[in-house]
Amino acid sequence: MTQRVPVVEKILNANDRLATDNRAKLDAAGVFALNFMASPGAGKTSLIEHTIQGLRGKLRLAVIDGDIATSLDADRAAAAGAQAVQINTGGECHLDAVMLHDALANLDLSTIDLLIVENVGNLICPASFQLGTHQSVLIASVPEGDDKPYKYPGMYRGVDAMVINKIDLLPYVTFNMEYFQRGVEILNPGVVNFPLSCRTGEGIDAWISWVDQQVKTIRAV
Ligand SMILES: Nc1nc2c(ncn2[C@@H]2O[C@H](COP(=O)(O)OP(=O)(O)O)[C@@H](O)[C@H]2O)c(=O)[nH]1
Ligand SMILES: [Mg+2]
Repeated sequence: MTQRVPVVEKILNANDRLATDNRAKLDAAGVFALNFMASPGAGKTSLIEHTIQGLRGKLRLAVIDGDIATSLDADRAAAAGAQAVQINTGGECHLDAVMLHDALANLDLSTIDLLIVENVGNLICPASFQLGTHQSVLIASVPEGDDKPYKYPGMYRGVDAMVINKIDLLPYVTFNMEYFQRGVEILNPGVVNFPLSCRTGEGIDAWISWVDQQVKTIRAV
């Protein structure tokens, strides 16, 4: 009789143990960390640029950028004024706790208040791998379509906050906000969400205040 070896489960367990180590390291240094997940092109890097700008002079930011091949996004974060570290995943469709662990070694955590991790653009694999960040944020965007919560429930179910980017495109794209929000509410009741536009800046202030508040809350614990 063949025996089924739960390899995937073992890999995920090992990942979760290292994620716990990453969290302990961040907590010891007083760094609050967000994991940004989204489809390619949803606006993760654009939102990172706005967040750096919006918190300039208030919080010290660092960005870890996961990409399958280039350092373009890390270059954009550095140009916007954050410490930036690039992780090239070599084709892997997600970041994992080992990659974050190695990237953290390249940052001086004592000089950072907020760390944003830009995960690889993908609505499936990143949801399965804990990194050790404090909260995960899904950046949805209007042109992706209003059916995405229904098609990618794993991603929508697991996040702590959600951004709906590119609302400037609502007049031009068929996107029923009520239908979209209903799908989100079924999967993740009450999740905080921020409709905004990185193009026009509409809604960005509410997002920046929320991030600022999260950092303060974690510091107060
Ligand atoms: N119209 C519009 N375009 C946006 C918005 N945010 C980002 N973009 C554009 O969408 C593309 C992908 O953005 P990027 O931040 O690189 O997405 P990422 O792949 O998720 O990091 C770029 O051409 C951005 O200029 C927005 O709010 N409105
Ligand atoms: Mg990007």
